Amino acid sequence: MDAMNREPGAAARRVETRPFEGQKPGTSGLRKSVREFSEPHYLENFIQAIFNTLGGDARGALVLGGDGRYGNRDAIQRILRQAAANGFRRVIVGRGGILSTPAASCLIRKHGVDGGIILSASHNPGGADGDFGVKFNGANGGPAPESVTAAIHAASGALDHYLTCDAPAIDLDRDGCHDLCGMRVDVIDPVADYADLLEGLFDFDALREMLGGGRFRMRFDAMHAVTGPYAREILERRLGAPEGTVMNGEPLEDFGGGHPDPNLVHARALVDLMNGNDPPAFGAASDGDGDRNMVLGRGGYINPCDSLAVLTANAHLVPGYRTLAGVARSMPTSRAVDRVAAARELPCYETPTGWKFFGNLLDDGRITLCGEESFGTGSSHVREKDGLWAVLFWLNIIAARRQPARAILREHWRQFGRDYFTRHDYEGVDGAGAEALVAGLRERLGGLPGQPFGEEVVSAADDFAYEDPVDGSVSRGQGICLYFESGARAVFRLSGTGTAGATLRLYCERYERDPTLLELDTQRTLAPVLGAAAAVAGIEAHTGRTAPDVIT
Ligand code: VG1
Ligand code: CO
Repeated sequence: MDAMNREPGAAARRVETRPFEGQKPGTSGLRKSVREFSEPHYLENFIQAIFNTLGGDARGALVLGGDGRYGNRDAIQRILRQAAANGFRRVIVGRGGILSTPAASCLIRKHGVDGGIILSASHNPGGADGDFGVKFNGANGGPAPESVTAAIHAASGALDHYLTCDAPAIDLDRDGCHDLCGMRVDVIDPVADYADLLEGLFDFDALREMLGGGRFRMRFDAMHAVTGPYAREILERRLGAPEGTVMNGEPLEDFGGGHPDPNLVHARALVDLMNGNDPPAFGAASDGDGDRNMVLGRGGYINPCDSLAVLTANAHLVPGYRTLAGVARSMPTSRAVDRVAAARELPCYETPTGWKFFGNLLDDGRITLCGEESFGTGSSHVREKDGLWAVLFWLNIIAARRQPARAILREHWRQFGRDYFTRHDYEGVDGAGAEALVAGLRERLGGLPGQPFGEEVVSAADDFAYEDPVDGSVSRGQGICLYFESGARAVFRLSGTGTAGATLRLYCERYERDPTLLELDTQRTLAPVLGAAAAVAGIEAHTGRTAPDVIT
């Protein structure tokens, strides 16, 4: 290891390049098709743009890993050479190039490094014809805030060269320490630190008793994405659940041809199992990079908005969460958690969509739990949403209350009332049409209150803007909210994670307090709100669509 004494960046080689259009991080990193990412210099340009935004003193050490999708390993080797050439002293890499998003966040915090690069397009499909993505997280372990992603985008547009160096590929499949052009590379177990962290938060003894005895059967669907090794270690090894509890546990470059998005449509196999004969007591699934969770009790799935509310209401039963500082939810997430927060006198924040907006609230100690309707739930233990964490939180509550998930949810509704919630996605619609729909709503906002649409009358309408209470930064244009006199709400926004055309998301919710009306069909119950929202926005006229592609 004497090369370690070399000057960092001494072996740098300069490569001339030109900017690529559109290297603009969206809701969660830069996501593009593998085809686009495969263009010569495309990846290197974006990585150099990230490095250019970091001052010299922030170029010490990095964490690097990805969800194992097509292109992951090759990208890691290339990024390592760039990091060495840019003067980094050390990079910590997950064995096999694997790191789930929450595990990467955990490692950044544990090792106190300057940040991390996570290679993932999350729930987007993988394989040679799928998508690839790059996310940059800062020293707090969380996604870069908007000021940083804007600076990266600006830097990407001003590049005329990048730095790399010439070195053979590192062996990613064995733990060990390497020298790469004078930079230290540590290949480490991607699971251990993360599993230790979770073990300190939950009652593993109670969980072992529940899962180990075979009394309580559960299934975790890793969807051939990154969480397989994590779920096997935690659920099967540490907690003694029988082998086979984790299904689709082998990370594959193309996720087995599936779409690693844990919802009722894409996690079909698990949903069918839960609806079949003799179903397990509990089912769960996670997404491509392990930050999302879907939770299913026997007899139905648990909406992520309700899930956040239930976790908040029962947090005192979980060792790591006996007291909470406060909670937060993304704006389109239903207001179920607000009701719990009000009852418990906890501060409750409403942020724009995207985990990066929770970062300051967590760092400042204002919140402990937070979540998004898009199957994202998390806490102050890391700075990302965390799929397996949410599953363990539910299991801990089930073990403490000795009640099935559905019963816990029913009692919750009886106590707090129910916020019926649904999201309708219109995928791959014409970009201009989608923009026109949102622009049209924006123009008409002031005139909407008082107007009837079907059974609903608009009471207020706004274009959501957020002022971060910690650093005062303001984010505008984060979604159009329509409030109705019935108390219902509809939200429109365009996706910032897609790679083809535009995706229009419509979120609808309505609160119900009547104890005899808590088990209705969600779509039927929300039909008047959905109808009113479609009429206000002119969905069909702008998109040509009469029905959504995905309903959750
Ligand atoms: C979606 C979700 C958002 C989530 C984001 C990243 O963004 O709506 O809540 O934070 O994906 O999740 P959008 O802009 O497409 O609506 V993940 O699991 O991709 O890191
Ligand atoms: Co994800």
